This record gives sequence, structure tokens and C-alpha cells, in this order.
Amino acid sequence: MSTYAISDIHGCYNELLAMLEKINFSKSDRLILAGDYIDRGKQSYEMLKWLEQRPANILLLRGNHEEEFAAYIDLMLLVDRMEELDSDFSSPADTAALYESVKYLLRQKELSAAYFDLYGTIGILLEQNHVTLHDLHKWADMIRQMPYYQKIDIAGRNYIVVHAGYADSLESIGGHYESLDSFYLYAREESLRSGVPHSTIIAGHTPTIVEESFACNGGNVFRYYNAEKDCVFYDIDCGCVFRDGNPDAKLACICLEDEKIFYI
Ligand SMILES: [Mn+2]
Repeated sequence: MSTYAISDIHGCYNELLAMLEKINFSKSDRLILAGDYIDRGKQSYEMLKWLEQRPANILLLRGNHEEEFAAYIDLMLLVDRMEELDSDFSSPADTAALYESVKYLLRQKELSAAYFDLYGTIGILLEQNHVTLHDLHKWADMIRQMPYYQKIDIAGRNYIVVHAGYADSLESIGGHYESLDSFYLYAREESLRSGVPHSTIIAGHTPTIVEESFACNGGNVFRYYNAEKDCVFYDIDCGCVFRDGNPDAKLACICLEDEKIFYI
């Protein structure tokens, strides 16, 4: 039995399937997905459908893109209630009309359109896949059930899988974050200092192809060892969704038992 972790799939559904085949993922293995399943890539719909029907040995953690996606859906449902629009939840046309109404309201309130469906994913799901409020509501519920992190003991060592970074307390991070939840979703280089003694943290969120970033490693998994805390930090987001424009970009998968890394 092996335990694997993958992060930041961002609509690269075909690459995910290719990875599962490459690691010979089976019923006796476990897979922890560290969030950011959707946005940017071309197959957000396929990802959402797959997430709904995933086998029980796959654990879904929450990424900031899911959190934001669910927040936009909540906003749509709120507007439907407040404006008494009485939208038909099974109608793609009513769903698309509500989406446009919410965009219009945000413009009226002079809230930047950039805060609404930043990557246009909901718009694409409506246009290409004719999704309904029923689908969106169901996906938002699925997202609300995703934990922020998972701790596992492997051969006596504490492994923590999380989307962006892990800390035991807000005090250990030192400013900038309103809550631990936002740290789990949005942390950057602070993750290297916030480590937990005698632990291995596995996160994504910052693509290792980004030159200015703390985790830049030419599209390979980034590893940092904090000797003081005996804490290893891995960033396994190798920027798969940027592969069209960057030959270094890849999807990575790490096996927790032997820390072996696979790439697609
Ligand atoms: Mn992210």
C-alpha cells in the first residue's frame, strides 16, 4: 500500500488520469489531492464530474480556487433569494440568466468584475456544459465538505498535506493572515518558517516554474529542510496548467512512504 499526494491539477484532467496510470494507482493505495482542481485549464467540468464520483480511497482537500468558486455560487444563490428571482434550479437558461444578473449587480455596485469568476470558469461551464444551479449548488456543497489539511503518520513521522502551507497557530506565522484557514489556502514563503517540529509538510499553490517565487525549481518539486525544527517542506505544484507556454511545467506526484516523485 502506498500513499500519494498530487496538487494543483487546475483542469488538467487528462494529465491526472495519465498520472494515476503511471503510479499504478490501485484500490489498496491512498491518494490525497491538495486542492485547486479547477480554473485556468481546459477541463474544469471533467474534473468536477470526476471529483463527484471519486473512489473512497481518494481524499479531497480544499484549495483557494475551490473556496472562491463556492463563494461565487453562494453569491448567486443569495441574489436569487434576495431578488426573489425564483430561478429554476434545473434550467441552464435560468442559471445563465442569474449569472448575468449577478455580474450586472457587481458592476452596479462598482465591485470589480475581477472578483467575480476570475478565470471565467462558471461562464465556461454554463456556455459549454450547460450546467444548472442544481449542479453548481451540489459542487459548492462538495467543496464545503473538503478539509483544509490531512495529517498522517507514516513509519513514525508526521506528514501534513495541505494546499499552501501549514502552521499550528496564527502566532507562529507572524502577521499578514486573518485566520489559519486563509494560511492553509494562501500561504507563500511563510510556510518555510511556520513548520511543525519533526514533520513533513506537502503543499502546492506556488508553481515551481515561477522565477521570482520562493519555490522556483525549474518545474521540479521544491524541497526545503528546516534543520532547527527537523521539518521538511515540499512544494509539489510544478505548474502543469502552464505547460503549453513552458516546457518545464509538469504534473507531479509524491509517494509519502519513500518520497519518490513522479512526473507527467
Ligand atoms: Mn492555489
